[in-house]
Amino acid sequence: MKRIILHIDLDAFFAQTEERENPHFRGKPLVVGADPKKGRGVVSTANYKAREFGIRSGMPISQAWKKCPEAVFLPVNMNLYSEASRKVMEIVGSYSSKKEKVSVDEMYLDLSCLKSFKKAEALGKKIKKEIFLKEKLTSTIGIGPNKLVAKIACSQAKPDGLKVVTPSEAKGFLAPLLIKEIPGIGPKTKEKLKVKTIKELRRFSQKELKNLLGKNGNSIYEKARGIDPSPVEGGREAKSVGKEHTFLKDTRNPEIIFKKFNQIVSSLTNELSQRDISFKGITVVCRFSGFETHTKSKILKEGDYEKIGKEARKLLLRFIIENPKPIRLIGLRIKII
Ligand code: TTP
Ligand code: MG
Repeated sequence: MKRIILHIDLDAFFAQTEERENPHFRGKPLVVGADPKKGRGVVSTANYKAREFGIRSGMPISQAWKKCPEAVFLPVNMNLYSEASRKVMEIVGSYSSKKEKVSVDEMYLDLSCLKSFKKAEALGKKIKKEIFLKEKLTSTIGIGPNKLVAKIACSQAKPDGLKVVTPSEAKGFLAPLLIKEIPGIGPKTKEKLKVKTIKELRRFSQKELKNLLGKNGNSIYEKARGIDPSPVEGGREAKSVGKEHTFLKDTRNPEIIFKKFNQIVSSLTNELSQRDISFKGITVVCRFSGFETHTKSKILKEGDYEKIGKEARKLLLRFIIENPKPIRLIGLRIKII
């Protein structure tokens, strides 16, 4: 059966929710993230007005401040965004039993049963309108023959847009786009490939990509041609809890580093034990001065919550031993079952 997949993503989600709560911020550049007065930490997101100044998610807050000191800078108010997310996802999810929430503001719906891209487009418009009427938030929708094309169509239609790419249009639609549009092609893969557009990426044979990128090569070969067989899977939400901390000053003082890390560990393990949740792995994040960020992961089978702390501290210690640079940020993410 011909597949029809819809991808929806809210526009500048945290920032837009803040604008909704505080209408006097409308029209002004707005940045949600760390406190620029303290000068540490990063931008979570910026509204589209602030993006005109070059401000982006993940950028050091001090850099955002330099680019646009007159912007409104707000701290992250996760409770507010979680509640907005829950309501929006409830609306979107009510339109198909085949759904997959991929992040706080993103969801896929499998609309194959509609059997028509025209009907899917009409439903997409209806969903956008309903979210706007009920939640006063704008969103963007991409519709395509699979998750890959739907997601890229969505990113091309931002903000407040809707783009449909039919199966016969998919290859042509992808051709002129930059290879970084393909999920899974990050800066490191880009470096290895040394080509700009998806059309140029198609010059590589399957074998060449496998030699260059290892086991990822096959899937990149397919994605470059608009092929993505992955299903829309319910209940496969990114399941993890995490926390991080940016030090006021970069440090190599183990007392300071481990004191903070232990606080992170206890706060996360308390959360898990209160909700009686089992875990299956951990990832420790370490950002060194110069913004160089590394992660180390470990699969943890059965065990008590204390094991998380013990294993996480070992991973953190390895970072300190392996890299002589001062540390800017530490974090822990726990994969849950
Ligand atoms: P995104 O959907 O990636 O970004 P966005 O909604 O702000 O903007 P748009 O989709 O219009 O491009 O992420 C959703 C939210 O997740 C975002 O509002 C804030 C949060 N987030 C971070 O905290 N850090 C990040 O690095 C990113 C990318 C997002
Ligand atoms: Mg978004």
